[in-house]
Parts: sequence; structure tokens; C-alpha cells
Amino acid sequence: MSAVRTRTLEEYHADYQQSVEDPDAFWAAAAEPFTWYKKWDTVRGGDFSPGGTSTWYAGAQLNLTENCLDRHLEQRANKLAIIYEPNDPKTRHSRLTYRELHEQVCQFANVLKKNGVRKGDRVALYVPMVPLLAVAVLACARMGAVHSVVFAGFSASAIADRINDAEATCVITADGLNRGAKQIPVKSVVDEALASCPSVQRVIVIEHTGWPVDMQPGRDVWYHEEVQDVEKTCAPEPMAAEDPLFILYTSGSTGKPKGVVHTQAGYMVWADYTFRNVFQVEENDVHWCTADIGWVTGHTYGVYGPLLAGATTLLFEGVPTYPSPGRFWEVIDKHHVTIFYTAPTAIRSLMAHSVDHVLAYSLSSLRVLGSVGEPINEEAWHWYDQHVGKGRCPIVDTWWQTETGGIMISALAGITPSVPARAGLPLPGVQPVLLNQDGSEIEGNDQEGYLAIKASWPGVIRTTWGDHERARQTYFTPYPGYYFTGDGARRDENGLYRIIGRVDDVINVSGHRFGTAEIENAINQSDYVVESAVVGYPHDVKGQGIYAYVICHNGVPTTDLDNQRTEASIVEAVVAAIGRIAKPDKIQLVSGLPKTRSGKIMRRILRKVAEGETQALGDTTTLLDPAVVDEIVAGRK
Ligand code: 6R9
Repeated sequence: MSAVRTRTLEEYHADYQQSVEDPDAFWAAAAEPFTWYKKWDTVRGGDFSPGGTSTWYAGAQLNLTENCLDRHLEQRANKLAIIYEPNDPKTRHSRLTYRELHEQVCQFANVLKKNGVRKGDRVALYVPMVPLLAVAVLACARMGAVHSVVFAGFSASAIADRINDAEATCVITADGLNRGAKQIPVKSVVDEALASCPSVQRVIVIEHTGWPVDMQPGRDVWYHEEVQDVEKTCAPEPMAAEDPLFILYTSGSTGKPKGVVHTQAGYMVWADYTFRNVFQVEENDVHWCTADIGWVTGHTYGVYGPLLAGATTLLFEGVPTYPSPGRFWEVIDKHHVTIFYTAPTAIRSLMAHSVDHVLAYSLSSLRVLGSVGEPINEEAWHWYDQHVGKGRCPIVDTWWQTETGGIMISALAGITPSVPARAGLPLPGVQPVLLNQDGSEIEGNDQEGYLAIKASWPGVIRTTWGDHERARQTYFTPYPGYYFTGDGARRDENGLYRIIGRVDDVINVSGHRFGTAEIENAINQSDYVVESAVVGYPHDVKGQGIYAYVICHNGVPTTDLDNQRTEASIVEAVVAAIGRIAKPDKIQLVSGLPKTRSGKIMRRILRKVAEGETQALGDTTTLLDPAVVDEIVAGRK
């Protein structure tokens, strides 16, 4: 494994100091072990203000897949790169060595080329968690296309928005998908989306479930047919350091998800550096990141990080509770997983079942446990530590975002402190600060504020696709000179960071981000609805649940039947616009919303009601109609 690696607490402090005092030297050393067709002219360029553009390793030329695959062939050709565990435990699992993965990626890249995809084109992927999804992602990187993976759970309308925003010319999908007991006919969802996507010329369909699909002649082709006559080698396309690698859409405060853009060299170094250091990866590790490749965690720690490090990554098609709540633990024993990286929501959903499901498995292969996506509560942390880690595996609570490319604040397993409900210390290269509302830095420990990052790091978001101004406004304008995270945090008495949660209008449901405005727009699509307001509230399993207050044309329904009909229509509107994952947990039909005289909805009040804090609503005197509040409190769900 490559060089820059922190192994002791003393080394952590020394590395951290060097990364701040001489970042050029630090990040040049981290980049050294990779294969470069041409080395960089400058390590760091640009800054956070006023343009909000950083560059890393500018002038360099490389190919990420050369570094994920070819570079390992000499020593690791027969080592497992991917272990695949299907949804149904009765279906046989499969494995790919580095040599086999290399060959498959080359073949897929050749299929893309044969189907008219060129360097710089955008390729949208709506594919279940199967090895060919990882292969397809890498194939894009191999031939220089920009991949845009859309989680195969989003609706046709959400796919269409993402395809159109990126003007993707090619879509990769499959016939169908099994997720737990659910079956999703993904190809027909794509067909529906493509009715409004003029840019798409080609659809490549992976055969997975064997379900019948409609193939549109001239547009749709089967992957298994296309791959028959292509070469098994494909020269990696030389890419400039700052060429886009991928787009990944994520929700913000506004109604429209934004396409976060990451580029080649900086993302590569950051994915590799953070993966090896946070998890303290060793040669024989089997790493299982349970996140779907449709989310950033799946990109960085399911695919790129592990392959850059030459490790073995496990891809799982299923869900934690299917066919039983023992599935995760069964898979860990079956494949001798050493590093297990999951989300608090998964842990909480399993805690709700008997602990016997865990105790039935030895879990003796485990070495490191990770958590990501939302704050992990103390109870879940201790359950994870005691029953899964048996008190002998360090837990890394990793804070980061789609925009940061990789882990920013986390323990380094077994090295820096791991304390329940604390993400911990920043990684070398990361300079977190807490800001006051006016943008001044809060000094010292035992303090709370807005979490921002001073100084660029290699994995920072470069732009939002097609709209750089949006990236500038969202991340670099609120506090000039800083990257603004949207999270609030506390620095405890020992300097460890504790992430409190979003301070903007973003709700984190089971570790997935949704903008309140995005859900409101979806609800407002229902014919019944005049206006809506959505807030988050604490949810035992999901972390946050979605609470929707909705005003309907005919006022508040008076019969149960009307009520059900209206709620069903609201749910249907959300499922159609975004997908089942954004379905409101609670819907309260109201006759009015608490608005100020200037017409602004006072969300603070709606949040309090949703949380059940109806005694502490604060000042309501500035409201246009304070009586609305009494009605809302009385009708609380
Ligand atoms: C990687 C990922 C980012 C938001 C982030 C924060 C929350 C992520 C966390 C955490 C507390 C952690 N978040 N990890 N909060 N502790 N360890 O999840 O990216 O989907 O973009 O979400 O998730 O609120 O701002 P993304």
C-alpha cells in the first residue's frame, strides 16, 4: 500500500501540523505513489474566495482506473477486488479478481465507445447494486466520460431532471432490481423518464433479473450482446487533473437538487488517503461499505477508495433486514469482513430486533467499525460497540458530505480518540472552524457554532454542474474565505467535534438528504394542495422523519374518507416527483400556516410542534393570525 500513512497519535499530530504548515509538500507526498502520465505543475491553486474555485495537481495527466486497476496487476492480479453478495442469500455470490475486474472495465469502456460515447460526455446510471454497476462507473472513468449515478430508488421524474440537467447522452440501466422483498422494474422507470429527455441517444441495458422489458429499436441495446465482440483491453484515456470525473446530485435548501462535480486527481488522492488512514487498511482487509453506489459513500468507499488501495470491497445488493435481521452479520461471517462501514439508521433498525440475531454469528473477522451519514446517538454507538465489535473494534464516526468527496472529521481507527457521539478530530489537511452568525471565528474549546472549513483540501467540490454561481453562492459566499458546510457543530472540552445537524433547510432521513423546498414542491403537485410546509422531526430509526403541514383547496377534510384520499394523493405526488424514499412520515392537513406579516412561514413553530414541544413555541405575536397555531397544536400528529 502507498506511502502517506499515519500510524500513531504522535504521527497524527506531526502530520496534521505539516498538512497545515506546508500543504504543498504534504499533498505532493500523498500523490507520489500513483501512476501519472504527467506530473502536476502546482499542487494547490485557486482559493475559496472570491471565485470559489480550487484546483489540485493542475497540469497533471492521469487516469483513475489505471490507478485503481492496472497499477495493481503486477502484485495483486489474482487478489479479489470485488465480492458480490446478492439480495437473496440463496442466489450464489460472485467474485472478481483485479485481473478480471480490469478486463471487464476495459470491455465495458469499449462498449461505451462502440455506442458513441466520447470523452467528456455524461453517462447517467440507474442500476441496481450489482458488480456491473461498479464496472460501468469505472468504464466511464477509463474512457473519460463523466458518470452521474442516480440511486435506483428515485422516481422517473427525478431521473429525468438529473439527465436533463447534465444533458446525458447515454443511460446505463438494468431490466429489474430486487431490494429486500421489493421488486422495481428499473428499465420501465427509465423508459418513463426518457419520454422527456431529448439528449439521450443510447440506453445500455444490463440483464439482471431476467424480467421482460421493452427495448426501443435504435435506442436500446443489451449489454451482454454488445460485449460479445469487443476487445478485452482498452487503453486508459489520459485525463487532465481538473477534468470532471463525476456528477452526483444532492439536495440543498432550494427546490432543485444540485449536481456536485468532482474532478480526477484531487478526488483520487483524497479518496485513497482518507480510506487508508481512517480505516487503517491492511493488505488482507475485506471492506464492506453498505451504502449503495448511488450515494457518495458508495462512490468513495464502495468503489474508488478500496480499489485505489488495492483492497477487497464487498458489494451488497440487499437490505439489513432481508430475509432476516441477521443478514448483515451472516454476510460478515460468510465473507470474513474485516472493516464494516454502515449508517446509524441501519444500526437503529437492527437494534429494534432481538440481539440474538447478532449473537448467532461470530463476527470474529471484524477489526474496524464505521458510521456515516448522520449523527450516531450514544445508545446506537454502544450497541454497535458491544454487540457487533465485541468491545474490541475501534469505531470511526466519519463526518463528511457529497461536496467534500471524502471523510473530513473522524477518528483514525485505533489512533485518535473515538468517543460516542463525537466525530472527533479533523483529518490532516482539514481545518474546521466554528463561526458565529456574523462570520467571526469562535476560538477555544467547549464552543458551538456553524461548521466551516478554512483552506482547500484535495476532495473539495469544484462546481455545481452547469451553474458555477450556485456553488459559489451556496458554499463560498455565506462566509467569505471559508467553505460553509450547512452543519452546526460543537467543539468539546478536548477539541473533539460533535456534529449537531443541519442548520439549513435540509432534512437528513436515514442518512439521505432532502431539501424541505424539494419535498414541498412535490407535495404541491397534488391536485388537492394549495400550499405546504415541511420540517424534520426526531425519528427513532430514521434519525429525522418528514412532517408535512398541508393546506388543501377544500379546507381541512371532515370525513375519514376525504382525509385518506387527500393524504394518499399527497404521498403519490411525492413518490412520483422524488421517490418512495422521500415519503412524508406524518401529514397534517391544516387550514392555515403560521406566517409573519411579510408572508414568511415561521418554520421554527412548525418544527417545535412536530417535535412535540408545544409548550415552548416562543414568541408568536408577530404572526398574521396567531389562532392558526392553536389549531395546528390541537391537530398535531
Ligand atoms: C457522506 C454523506 C451530508 C450530511 C452532513 C451532515 C450529515 C454525514 C455524519 C453526519 C453527523 C456524521 N452527516 N455524516 N452528521 N455525523 N458522521 O452522508 O454525505 O449525503 O451529502 O450528507 O450528512 O449533516 O452535512 P451526504
